[in-house]
Formats: sequence, C-alpha cells, structure tokens
Amino acid sequence: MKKILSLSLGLMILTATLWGSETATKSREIVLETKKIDGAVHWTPEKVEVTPGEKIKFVVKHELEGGFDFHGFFIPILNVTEQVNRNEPTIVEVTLPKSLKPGDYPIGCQFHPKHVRATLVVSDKKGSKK
Ligand SMILES: [Cu+2]
Repeated sequence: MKKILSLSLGLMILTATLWGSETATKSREIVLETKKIDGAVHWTPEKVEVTPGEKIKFVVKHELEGGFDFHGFFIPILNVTEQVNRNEPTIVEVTLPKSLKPGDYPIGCQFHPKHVRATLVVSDKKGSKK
C-alpha cells in the first residue's frame, strides 16, 4: 500500500512538472524598444498583435544614447506600469484576460507626454498574424 502511494505521488509530481514546463513554453516573447524617429521617441514596433488569453513575455528595451535615461512602459488595459532604464531590459510577463475585447489599446510612456505610443492590437482570430 505504501508503495502504491509513493508511486502515485511520484506520478503526480512528474505530471505537475511536465505541465508546468509546457505552460512556461507557451509564453510568447515580444520585444519592444525605443527608437528615435524624426526627433521623437517611439515605442516600436508600432503595432503589437495579441489574442485574448495569450501569455506574453514583453522584453522592453531602451538602448538609445542621449536623451532620457529611462522611459515608461504603460499599458493601462493590462495594468502594466513599468520603468525601463537605459541598457537594462525590463521583462514583463502578462496573461491577457480571456474577456479582453478585440480592439486597439495604447502602449505608452507614463513619464513623457511626447513619447509616441505603440498600439496593442487585440484580435480574436488565432493565426491572423502574418
Ligand atoms: Cu518616454
């Protein structure tokens, strides 16, 4: 009886481990970075396509020389407010709510009003990305 118990416990741990690693690999990495275009700082790429329920790992970089030492990474719809220092990539992991309505949402910088935003494009169709 004890043997069966420890065997099933072992299986449970194994299953949990496998399941855990599978969910970890499901997170999709998206890199955003500051770029200077016509004298203004932009978050690029300009459009970031996601689907509700998706797990995203944002890697946010500020590697511009000169100007501000840091920028803000602000996505109100996802309750994300971060500070990104120069040459210190910031990792933000989020799971998009399944209830998120398709549409366009701003990705901005809470520190600089002139900082040009990117757009989080929420699409309900899986695989609509090019
Ligand atoms: Cu900024």
